[in-house]
Amino acid sequence: MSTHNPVFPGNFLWGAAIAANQAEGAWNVDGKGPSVADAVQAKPKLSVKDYAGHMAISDQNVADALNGLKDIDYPKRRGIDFYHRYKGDLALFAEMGIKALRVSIAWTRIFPTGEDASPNEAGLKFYADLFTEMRKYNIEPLVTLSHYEMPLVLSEKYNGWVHRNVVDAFVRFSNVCFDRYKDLVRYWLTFNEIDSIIRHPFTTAGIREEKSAEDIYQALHHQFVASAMVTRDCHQKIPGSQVGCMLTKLTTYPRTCHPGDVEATLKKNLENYFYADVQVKGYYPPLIKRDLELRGINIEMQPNDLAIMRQHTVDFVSFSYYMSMTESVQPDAERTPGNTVLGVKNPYLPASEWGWQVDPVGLKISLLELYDRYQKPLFIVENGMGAKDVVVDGKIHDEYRIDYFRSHFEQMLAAVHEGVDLLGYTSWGTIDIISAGTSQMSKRYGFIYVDQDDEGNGTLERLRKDSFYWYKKVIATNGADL
Ligand code: BGP
Repeated sequence: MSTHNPVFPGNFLWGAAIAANQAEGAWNVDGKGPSVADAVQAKPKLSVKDYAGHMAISDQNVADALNGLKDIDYPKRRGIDFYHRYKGDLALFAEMGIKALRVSIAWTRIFPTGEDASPNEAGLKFYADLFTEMRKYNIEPLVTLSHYEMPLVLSEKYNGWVHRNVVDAFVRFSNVCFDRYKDLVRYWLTFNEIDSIIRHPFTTAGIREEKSAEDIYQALHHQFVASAMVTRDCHQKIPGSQVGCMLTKLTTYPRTCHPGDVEATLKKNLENYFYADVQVKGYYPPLIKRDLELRGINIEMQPNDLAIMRQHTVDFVSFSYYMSMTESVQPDAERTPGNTVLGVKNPYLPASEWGWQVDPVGLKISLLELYDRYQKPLFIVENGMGAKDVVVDGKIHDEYRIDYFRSHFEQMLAAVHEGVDLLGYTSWGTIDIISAGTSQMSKRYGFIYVDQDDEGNGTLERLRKDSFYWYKKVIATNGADL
């Protein structure tokens, strides 16, 4: 590599990402059981105005959401029917030239209630066919075992991940996946945005009844242990496999150089790192341990938990990056909606229609920070721009999305040039899917438009956006032509 001209590594995995519950639809087909995601998507539709507190709403109103599940108009709520259309969709992704596709496995397709006597063969076959089809196009599967969905039955029976039995159920599910897909899948992620349990405990961990913060940290501990156990099992069963943790990267800046702002920022960043620290370094950081102690939070652990966490750390660090955050202790600092959390407005940054502050340099800062801290390969597994696209004569001129990606790719390239080991990049939403936060279709991220509105009306026809052709060129030139 030239020391002067920045270039992406030759084997860079350019790709894109979706999640089962937002794309597949077919929620009750071929033996699939209901998941927490099915319940969340049944919540009353939210307007953009309501969006700031959406996760709080979904989690406070779990009971409503669950009641809604009984009444929901199922035929209309169908993701984008990826379950039945994946072959055509993969052909389009292959046309774009992507080298990696991040998908998740719906636990409820394999174990509909989480603790069934045997796995559901129809569900297992669906993913075997999907991964085989991906391999046909030389698309590397990057597979998330838990992306915001778990069997609703486990949530009801155990209050979700608060109960230790869920660890056993998840480890069993994961092992069934490793056994079945060992020749097809090399890259695995354990828990999507594991830190988000703090912000939305029902969506992430099926916690219906939250008695105290202790429940949340107990559930989180169970996820840490489960993550280490399945990392161990994956390494044993699939030689050469690579397992990553997955973090919401909420890089936070002080609003001013007021020491109070700087201290508050430091605390935010330490909290954000905590989740990856445990999975990469294999232990609870001392400051976090002390913080839990000061808050009176006691986590129950089994004798081997800490040893398992210590021994089975991840191979790479993956993260989502949509925005940076700003912190201030000044009471009059202006607030803005962020990725499910309220943050302080940064006067130097523009924001999307949903208030997400667009900050490409923040991506470079995140890459440098993470690589310096962990010295493990990094993988950006979500990044993108949610927007309301308009179709004019069958075309979608999404220059704003191209600008967003270009500015982020420039910063990625700079970080790679400065020494960061970056394995790949999977943009969020290869194709338009249902938004996790709003449960709506109109917050679109894809390079491919899907004809469906917020009520589930539409032909589901796929249309290539302008960004489709642009990303195709980026991949073909390995990022040389942005
Ligand atoms: C991440 C989730 C994704 C995804 C993305 C965009 O937090 O892992 O599932 O949807 O955010 O969020 P939204 O769909 O709310 O715009």
